[in-house]
Amino acid sequence: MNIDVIISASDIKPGKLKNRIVVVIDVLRATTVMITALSNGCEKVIPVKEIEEAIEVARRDRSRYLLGGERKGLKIENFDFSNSPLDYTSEVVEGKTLVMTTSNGTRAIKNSEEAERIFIAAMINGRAVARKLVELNEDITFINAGTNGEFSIDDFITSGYIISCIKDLKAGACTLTDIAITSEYIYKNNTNIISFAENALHYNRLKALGYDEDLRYCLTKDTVDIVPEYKSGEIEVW
Ligand code: 3SL
Ligand code: MG
Repeated sequence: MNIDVIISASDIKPGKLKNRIVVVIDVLRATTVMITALSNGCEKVIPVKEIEEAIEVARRDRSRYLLGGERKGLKIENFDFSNSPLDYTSEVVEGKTLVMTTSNGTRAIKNSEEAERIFIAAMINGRAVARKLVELNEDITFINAGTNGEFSIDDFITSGYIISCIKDLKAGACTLTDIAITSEYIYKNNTNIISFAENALHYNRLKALGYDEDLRYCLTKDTVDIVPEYKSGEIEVW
């Protein structure tokens, strides 16, 4: 099994993901929101790049479709929910379809569309994702959504955690690229994830907006056991 990491949604080069198993991570906060909503009974998540597109999709049936996401970390005008995973309780998401647009996470998913399979990961389902990848035993590329086209510590330490779980669970050897080795190294040397993530620019932006509880929730490992997958425009636990 060969493992690679791409450090931002803007670094995905055409052709690079062909025939690859891809794992998209936007731990703060888009993929954590998707996993949370689906584990609380949401039927599917439709990620889109633009606000207008999200509104258009939700117009099909406003009683079934919820609009969620953010711009600059804040709820979008006329949307139902923000990009806080704590918004997505079973009371509000059960049986619904969530249409989402965010600054980096949904873009990372859409930019990965040429991959063979696309799994959705975060800290909260890290070990479950590792188990799935070990079972598949194929080459993997982790896509860190990053923040506004740049490297982001929070996503990088999350891919490092999942790589370390894969190595724990897998009998045979894995071959890691230099960047994948570094991602795992960062996790192994900073197992107190929150105190390391405190160095991240995006962590501090969210903290300044008062999202302390979100940060704690998003950076807690293995609270959820599902592995959502993106197929034909929709994310579900298939
Ligand atoms: O960029 C994204 O997709 C978001 O997750 C960013 S934020 O954490 O909601 O600000
Ligand atoms: Mg992010």
